[in-house]
Amino acid sequence: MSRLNISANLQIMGVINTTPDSFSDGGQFDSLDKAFAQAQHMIAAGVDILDIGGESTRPSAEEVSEEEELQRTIPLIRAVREVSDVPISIDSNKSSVMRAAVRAGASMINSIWALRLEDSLQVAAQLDVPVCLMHMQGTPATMQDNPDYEDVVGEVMEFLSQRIEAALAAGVARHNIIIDPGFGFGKTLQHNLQLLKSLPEFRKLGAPVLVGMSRKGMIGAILDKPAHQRLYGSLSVAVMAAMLGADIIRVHDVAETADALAMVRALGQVAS
Ligand code: 7PM
Repeated sequence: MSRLNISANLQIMGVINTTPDSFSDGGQFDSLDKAFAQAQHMIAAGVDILDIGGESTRPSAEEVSEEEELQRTIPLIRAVREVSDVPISIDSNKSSVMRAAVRAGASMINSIWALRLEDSLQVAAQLDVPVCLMHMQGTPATMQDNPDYEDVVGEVMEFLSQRIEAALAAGVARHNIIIDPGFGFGKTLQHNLQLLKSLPEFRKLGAPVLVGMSRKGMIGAILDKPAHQRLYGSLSVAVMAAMLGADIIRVHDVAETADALAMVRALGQVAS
């Protein structure tokens, strides 16, 4: 018998950046165009889910208004829907944005707050789509100041188990729940590595596991490289996560990750 537990349904989630970059002043249409091109590139590379968000979680990032978030995401979701039926996840913590996105064609919610804001638990239950519940210690503004745990794996597991219960109690269907340990969200390098090594534990919570480590600080800290030089490190941790049982891998570089995960999938299909 194999000790490996590679998901039979390993999927790639591609991150779409909709935040207007500070180096161009082409305005809103310019960033919509760029995001749409990014989406088409990922679709051609075989992405399984597009993750579209209009709110930056970057520490110290300014708050984005509801109107701004809607303007960044809804036209893009509509545009993608016109050319493809690829599943779209809405990365938002505002109930109104979740609603509008699903109406425009999104079929999943990605909540870095694990549906702890506003009436998002109830809205997610109503919308009846899969929802990713992510662990975060603190808030995006302060989470990296002094991450602190006695037992990071136990505490993240306990948090996710409580959010699963809260979601179920609000009427979210069990088959719609996805969990995520939240790499980099209130974690030191050692915390992130412990969580990665313990991914098989998270499968015991009975929900698909999503992980996002692409280009993150944990890779930068080990390689001493800036974000744009973290591709090989990102591919390495994507392969590790897949071999440790992750179901959905959230990445920026879809084509490259698709090749890496095709190799893992092939191993998963060998009779043991
Ligand atoms: C600045 C800091 C910019 C952090 C972007 C980020 C995850 C996520 C993000 C994740 C889920 C990034 C992050 N990370 N959603 N959203 N899981 N479910 O590097 O790990 O993409 S934003």
